[in-house]
Amino acid sequence: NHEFETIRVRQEGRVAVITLHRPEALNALNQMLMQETVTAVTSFDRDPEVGAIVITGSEKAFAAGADIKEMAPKTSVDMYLDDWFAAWDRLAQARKPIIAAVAGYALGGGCELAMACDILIAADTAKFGQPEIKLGVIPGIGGSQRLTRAVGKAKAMDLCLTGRTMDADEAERAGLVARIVPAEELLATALTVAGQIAGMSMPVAMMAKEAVDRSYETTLTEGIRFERRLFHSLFASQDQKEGMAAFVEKRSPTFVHR
Ligand code: CO8
Repeated sequence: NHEFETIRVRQEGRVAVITLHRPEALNALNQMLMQETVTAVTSFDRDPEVGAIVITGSEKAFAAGADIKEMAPKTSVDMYLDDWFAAWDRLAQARKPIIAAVAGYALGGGCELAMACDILIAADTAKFGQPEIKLGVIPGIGGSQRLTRAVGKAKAMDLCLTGRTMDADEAERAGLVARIVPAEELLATALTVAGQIAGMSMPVAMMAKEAVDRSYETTLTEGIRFERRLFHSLFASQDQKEGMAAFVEKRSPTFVHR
């Protein structure tokens, strides 16, 4: 069990919760926070007692971006040699479902981190944006790509070129956010959703995530072929037998692979 400085971790049943914790900087994502978050996600991802992960911030900020003070003096060669932000790619490689529970600011890297998760649940106080252009840079943790895939070119261009923020309603209408809840219910809702997922057959939930993710990487024909192979393979699992038997027998399933 790690001791972390910039995040807090805990487990509630089969759900792991990672709380970003740099209150002095609105959870700005510095290198330590990145390393600690990725370490925590990777270890929960491997832990058989964990079925889903929630990442959240504070009431005021999920994260107000990459740490501007840390980046400000860097040269282009520093950034290239350190491969700045590359560790975040490991978070996107996690195989278990990750829920971002977002209240307050999710700007720049904060918005990008939320988008790298699988389900984005927003408090009605959430504000999303890619304001990097105002700092003389562009998004650097996938924002120009994931935002465009999530909300389409029109809004992605608008946000990346003007740096304006959008509120939770606009983000939900645009397809960035799965659900909006009152701020005081944010964590409870995220835990409930994560708990539901963690109660499913684990390999099935992981395959569902893998199949949806594949749609970003490939053509429709290949994606459907991939889905179909996973679907067929599941008929070799005890959990398919149990899930379908439970339906027929009008009872709740008890999945073996949890
Ligand atoms: N980095 C460092 N410190 C920050 C950041 C940040 N992103 N955001 C806030 N802080 C600090 C403030 O400096 C302040 O510290 P202090 O009290 O020591 O001055 C403290 O957090 C509280 O912030 P504010 O006083 O500004 O709080 P307000 O409520 O007045 O304002 C805002 C909140 C509007 C969120 C404001 O803090 C803000 O605009 N923050 C910056 C948002 C931003 O531009 N984010 C994008 C950052 S760049 C990025 O994420 C990706 C860069 C990609 C680079 C690619 C490289 C490969």
